[in-house]
Amino acid sequence: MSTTNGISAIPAQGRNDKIDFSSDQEIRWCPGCGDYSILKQVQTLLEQSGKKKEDVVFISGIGCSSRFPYYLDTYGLHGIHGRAPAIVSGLRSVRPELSVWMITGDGDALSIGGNHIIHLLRRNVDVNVLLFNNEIYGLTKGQYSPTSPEGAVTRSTPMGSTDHPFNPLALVKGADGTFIARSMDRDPKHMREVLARADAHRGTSLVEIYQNCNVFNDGAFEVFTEKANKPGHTLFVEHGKPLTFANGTKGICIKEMKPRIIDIGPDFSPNDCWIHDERDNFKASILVRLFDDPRFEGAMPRPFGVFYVNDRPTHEEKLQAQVKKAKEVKGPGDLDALLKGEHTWTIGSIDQLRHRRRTLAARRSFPEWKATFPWQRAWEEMCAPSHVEH
Ligand SMILES: Cc1ncc(C[n+]2csc(CCOP(=O)(O)OP(=O)(O)O)c2C)c(N)n1
Ligand code: SF4
Ligand SMILES: [Mg+2]
Repeated sequence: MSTTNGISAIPAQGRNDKIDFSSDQEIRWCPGCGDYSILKQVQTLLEQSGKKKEDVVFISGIGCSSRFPYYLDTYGLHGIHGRAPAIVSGLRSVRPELSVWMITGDGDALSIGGNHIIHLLRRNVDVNVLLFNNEIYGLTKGQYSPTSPEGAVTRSTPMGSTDHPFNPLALVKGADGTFIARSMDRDPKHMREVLARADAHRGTSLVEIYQNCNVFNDGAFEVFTEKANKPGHTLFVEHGKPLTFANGTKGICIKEMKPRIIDIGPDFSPNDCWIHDERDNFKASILVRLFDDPRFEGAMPRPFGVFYVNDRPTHEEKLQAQVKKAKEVKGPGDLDALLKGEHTWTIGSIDQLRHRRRTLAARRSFPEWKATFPWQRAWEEMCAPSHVEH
């Protein structure tokens, strides 16, 4: 988002221009932050996608992660804390042809924005949501977040967090998300592949990305990202392939409705493993629940990849179809006439006076209201006819 006097301006590009999606803004993330890797993969994906800059919009909330739109030479909006879903929903409702991306952090999406994001998901607004999960509030200097594990010692939990954390993808599944995936900053190739899938999906694609905050929560995902531990603790799922891990020496099968770890060898082969089907609603519910604390013996590996895809119609498709139908039945509509119609009134008009008197009369017929609400008297005084301007 290059800015000129606070207004972003994207010159239209010709078909054969080399597209560089990096902006001219100075990057303010700490050196070594995992956000750089995500930015690089998104820029590369956009460059390869053939999208035009003027057709792409990045919308974010507040946090280190939410500075993302500044660093892309597309349209963008650094919004307000937790409210990116509202801005995204409005934009998609009127400009469904745009490629819209929402950037959010674990605090932004799941604390202050927790309510908003679940409605974005259930409505299935067509947007690619990248949830940068660093299990901490980075921008405000290290307070615990809703994904910080129990016991996490942070600036706001000096004796260790007593809160039970969210499992973000289980939350997304519970809200009927239609594209659910996880990747990590330390595996750029995997991340790019997952992002490309998310971009191709119509509906809300939510990709949780494990992102290292090397200043306030360094090494939070080390067990999944570092070479020595990665094979034994991660499960990379691929549609149609058996769930195996630990360099193919272990697998996951389902026995008595529960996932279990098996050793691949003389007793079991990959054919005995659960075959990943990203269209399977029930198996996806199990997959998002593979969320064991990796420190414990016998912990299930943590899955990465595309867990679930569902092609349910998008919010804007249904909305646009309804607007079209309404126009066919009722005509093109007239906003001015609607605003001056009989269901609105001007403050101080005779209509308002009548409305207030009617409401007052209704309230008087329920004397218990007065006892329950001490402000009733003040309200009645305010509504007395002498206070209404004509
Ligand atoms: C209404 C409001 N409340 C609180 C804040 C302070 N605040 C800014 S960013 C943030 C948390 C961001 O955490 P996260 O979303 O995890 O982003 P990160 O910095 O870790 O990328 C908070 C609490 C704010 N800016 N606005
Ligand atoms: S505080 Fe953490 S998340 Fe924020 S820029 Fe620095 S390293 Fe990245
Ligand atoms: Mg965070």
